[in-house]
Amino acid sequence: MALPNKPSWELLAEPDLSKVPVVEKEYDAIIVGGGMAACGAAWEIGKWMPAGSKVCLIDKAAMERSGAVAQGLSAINTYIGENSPADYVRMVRGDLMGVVREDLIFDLGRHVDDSVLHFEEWGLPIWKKHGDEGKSLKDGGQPVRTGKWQIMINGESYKCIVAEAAKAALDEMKYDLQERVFIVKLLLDANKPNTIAGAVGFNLRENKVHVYKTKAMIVACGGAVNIFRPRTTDEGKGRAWYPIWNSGSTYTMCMQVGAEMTMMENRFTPSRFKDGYGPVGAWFLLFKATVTNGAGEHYVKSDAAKAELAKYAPYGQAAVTPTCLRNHLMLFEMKEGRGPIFMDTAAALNAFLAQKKADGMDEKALKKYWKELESEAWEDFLDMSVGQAGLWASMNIEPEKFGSEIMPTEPYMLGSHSGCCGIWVSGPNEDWVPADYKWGYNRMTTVNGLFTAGDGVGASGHKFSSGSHAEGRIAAKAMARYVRDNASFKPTPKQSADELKAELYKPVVNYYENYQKTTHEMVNPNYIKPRHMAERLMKYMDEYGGGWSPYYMTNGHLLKIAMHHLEMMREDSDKMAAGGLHELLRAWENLHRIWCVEDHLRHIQFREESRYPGFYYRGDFNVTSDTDMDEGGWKCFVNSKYDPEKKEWSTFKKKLHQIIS
Ligand code: SFD
Ligand code: AMP
Repeated sequence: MALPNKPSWELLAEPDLSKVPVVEKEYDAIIVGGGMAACGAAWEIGKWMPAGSKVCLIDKAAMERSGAVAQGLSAINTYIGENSPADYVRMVRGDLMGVVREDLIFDLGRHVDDSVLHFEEWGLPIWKKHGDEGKSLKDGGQPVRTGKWQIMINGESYKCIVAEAAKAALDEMKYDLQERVFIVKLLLDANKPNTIAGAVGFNLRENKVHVYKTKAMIVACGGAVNIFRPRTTDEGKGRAWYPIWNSGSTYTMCMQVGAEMTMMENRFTPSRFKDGYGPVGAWFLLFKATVTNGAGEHYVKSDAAKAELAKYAPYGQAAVTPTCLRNHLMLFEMKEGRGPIFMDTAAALNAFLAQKKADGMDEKALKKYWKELESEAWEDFLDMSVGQAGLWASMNIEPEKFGSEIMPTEPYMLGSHSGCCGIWVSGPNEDWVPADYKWGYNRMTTVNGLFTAGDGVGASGHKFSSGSHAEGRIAAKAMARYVRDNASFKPTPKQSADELKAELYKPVVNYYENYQKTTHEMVNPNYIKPRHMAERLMKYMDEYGGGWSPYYMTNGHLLKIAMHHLEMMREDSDKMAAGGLHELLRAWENLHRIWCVEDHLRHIQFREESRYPGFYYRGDFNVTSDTDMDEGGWKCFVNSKYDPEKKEWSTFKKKLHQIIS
């Protein structure tokens, strides 16, 4: 049986699973994922593993262009440079409304720059201040800062550069790299409780199931996208801000083996250029653009906006308004009927020109300067969000002549950007770290031998691309120590290879047993296609879970209905049908999304307050005055745990420690 990549009407044979080989391999450590964190782990791990160890990196895609940085980026958002790691902690804490793991953030802050220096060494062009061109960061070259933490890059090939170094490091150690294998689930050990023993996945190019036995692993499969109904409709569907191929695998797979989760109620609802999802950071910070409402008013400076921010004391009055509250102001304006919101690109670019004129720049130089500005404006998108540049071109948008609409998008689950959902991990084993924040191995989850990084680590946002890479390195080093300390451990997964194959290929069997029973393969009383399941999930999440259509509003009653739908979806997902490998991937991605979003809602239900206005609101716990933020009752983590034996969830509070004053 050779499954085609796309469903084929010629393929009428009954599914014969005996023709799907299982490839079994045993490793000392595996890295699941091939994004920024996994590349960091791959680059670091060989330095610390015992000699002769066997290691493998497994990515569902081709590492050169996989994950969030696939299209490239135009800035590195975390570079500490002249700042201090303690200040970095303060910034992250303020932006995420106070509830963060300061040990993890500080640890990241003291390591992240080393990754950035390496990126430059590997060939990533980093913008330098006038006079420092050609001088590397390592040699004291001053980067062009956009904000306090961000630096500009020519980053179209960012991921290729980082992946090349990771691959070379794996190669040098004679470690394995397996691309285009989708890991479906993790395997617990049959003999040692709460201990990881392996993972299973299937090949996206040939009919093969892969079973990996391992002493330890890092799971770094990014965040979750396409869980809420996107703003794009059919013609543009597939376009999103965060990478559509990151489907919550990190959260779901770790949760399913019992890893404790944290802050899963948090989400990131980014404001982006409307319809093209182009990021706004460079426009705000580099071009110093301002936003206006439909009437052209700078609404963020209005008395109404000030009054809104005052309600969210103490966070609303910070020198830099937290990301969620910036969204809140935008939504407030829109709901009051004063939309749409514009990024005033024209005023920003022309202000630069006016300044140069005032400085006495001559006509010829001005013309050259203008061309440079124009190309920087376009490059911002060409480097990382090419669809936005395409949209501008096709809509005859000239950013120097008029502004563009910006809009809060559908929500995403992630732990590395301006959100902080994820897994509860051990911090560094150092004396300044509170005892309940550490259990031996840095970035290890509550499951023995299971590590994570990047989007996987919860309560520690604002790592971005550079921080995710650095965190992958931190996790790899700790994992190597775990492997050394557990050298005699013989991983023995609970399920047999044949059981796993039958489980993974069930959607294929569902399809081939039933697809001839109707005239169109999409509609069938005996199965549901992944496409339809995906649409169903996004619809219910939007309507009940506080997506964009109800202005990110939910409440206890709506959440109860959402939970019922999710339970039904989990039940129905047993009937998903896949006519090809591509659809088999879609089927399992759906299941990963359903699980992680269920935990998201459980947390939102548990946290009886609206801590992240602008990202989501609990209508039954809305903030209406400056005494409403319940700092006593809810300035704590919300954690959850799925018990794989009892198949039960629990959600609970966890104490927060402020370490940095
Ligand atoms: O402009 C499986 N990010 C930005 N970071 C910056 O530093 N600067 C920016 O400019 C940033 N912006 C930005 C960013 C992302 C995107 C999409 C845009 C703009 C348009 C954020 C960073 O990119 C992000 O923080 C890191 O990449 C996170 O790293 P990591 O490793 O946690 O996730 P990943 O890189 O997406 O990699 C995930 C990998 O997992 C694989 N995978 N493999 C096997 N089995 C499975 N089941 C799998 N599921 C997933 C993927 O293939 C991938 O390799 S801006 O907006 O601010
Ligand atoms: P974005 O493009 O929105 O993902 O933002 C990129 C970086 O710029 C992130 O570090 C953001 O926190 C930061 N940023 C974006 N907009 C603003 C703003 N208006 N004020 C301060 N920081 C911002």
